[in-house]
Amino acid sequence: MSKLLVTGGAGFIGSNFISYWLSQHPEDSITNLDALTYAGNEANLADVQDNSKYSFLKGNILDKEIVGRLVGEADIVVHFAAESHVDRSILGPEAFVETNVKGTFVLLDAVRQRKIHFHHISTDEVFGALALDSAEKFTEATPYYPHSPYSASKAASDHLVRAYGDTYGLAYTITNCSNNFGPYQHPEKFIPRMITNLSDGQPVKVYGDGKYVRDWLHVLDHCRAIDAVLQSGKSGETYLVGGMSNDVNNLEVAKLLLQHMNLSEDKIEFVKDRPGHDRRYAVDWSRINKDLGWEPEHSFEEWLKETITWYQQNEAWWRPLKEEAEQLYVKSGQ
Ligand code: NAD
Ligand code: TDX
Repeated sequence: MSKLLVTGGAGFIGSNFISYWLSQHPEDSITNLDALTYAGNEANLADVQDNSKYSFLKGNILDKEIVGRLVGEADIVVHFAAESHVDRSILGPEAFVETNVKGTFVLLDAVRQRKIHFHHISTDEVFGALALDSAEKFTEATPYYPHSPYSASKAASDHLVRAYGDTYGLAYTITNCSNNFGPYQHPEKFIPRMITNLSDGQPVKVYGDGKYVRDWLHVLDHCRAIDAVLQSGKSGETYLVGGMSNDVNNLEVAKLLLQHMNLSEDKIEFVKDRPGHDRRYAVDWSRINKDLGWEPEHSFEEWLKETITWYQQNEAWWRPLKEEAEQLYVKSGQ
């Protein structure tokens, strides 16, 4: 029976994780600390709202008093809270440094005094970009080379976690995963933006030439990977987590969506490219497979269809978020 402190549990991945964890580990309890920024939404947690093992506290990870108190009551911290959107980091980087770097520091400092385990959720974007025409993949040994304020702030947070391990003996694990997709992802991100645009009769907006490759990981496979690491991962270790999408590029994803939604390709609009846009991400997940027996189970094509259906059936969830998401793109001209 463990007491988990989850940060950022009202966001996309954190909320999926809380629902997943309480269904798989009903004996455990979870406190969710989330500031409810534009990306946090209590509606994501409707299915656990009445679970006596779940509690929510609206608060900021930068708040040392709240963090100290909640860390004091926990056995383990699972840290999702972050500013997570690359395009927003280009328009306003400061919040990314505050939350992702300083917020992680506040948590680490509280955790080191309590001597409990810290699991840090990070991203494959810290490694930078791979060439389009190569078969290379990121591994745990790939050097860091982040290109956006978002990925630079996540890289800094990873370094801080390892430094706390080396300097203060902090017990930690890190997962760096690829692009997630699935239910409750904010409509500012690529796949939900495309589905909701098409539902509104609008075009899909493809940045640049569309030949940008992401390694799509279903959010439930990500939750299973974190579970495997929390159960059996080695302290001080990093595990890369990736999906089954096999080098599909953004234009191909757009075409697949149009095909599944019975729409023609004239709904594709090419728009201004993202500055510093990383060409290709691909994750070699053989360490977590070999050491912990994890592998992704959700195929990309099938679960893309499931994701379309989820958004079609849950317009009441995404509709209130859609207008603000599109205002962002008015600012960025995309
Ligand atoms: P998200 O933006 O959907 O959710 C972030 C959550 O953190 C929100 O609920 C928000 O309210 C909360 N938050 C933000 N600032 C906070 C603060 N200062 N104090 C407390 N709470 C705060 O993000 P996500 O997509 O669920 O990503 C979760 C984590 O996974 C992040 O650390 C992100 O870097 C990482 N990650 C995401 C992806 C992806 O594809 N979405 C891929 C790799 C890694
Ligand atoms: O309208 C769009 N058109 C488009 O072509 C949007 C929103 C995006 N794109 C492109 C940019 C990327 O190549 O699609 C790809 C995916 O974009 P995002 O959904 O913004 O994700 P990305 O920038 O890859 O970052 C995401 O995955 C890694 C998460 O936001 C990060 O938190 C995570 O670390």
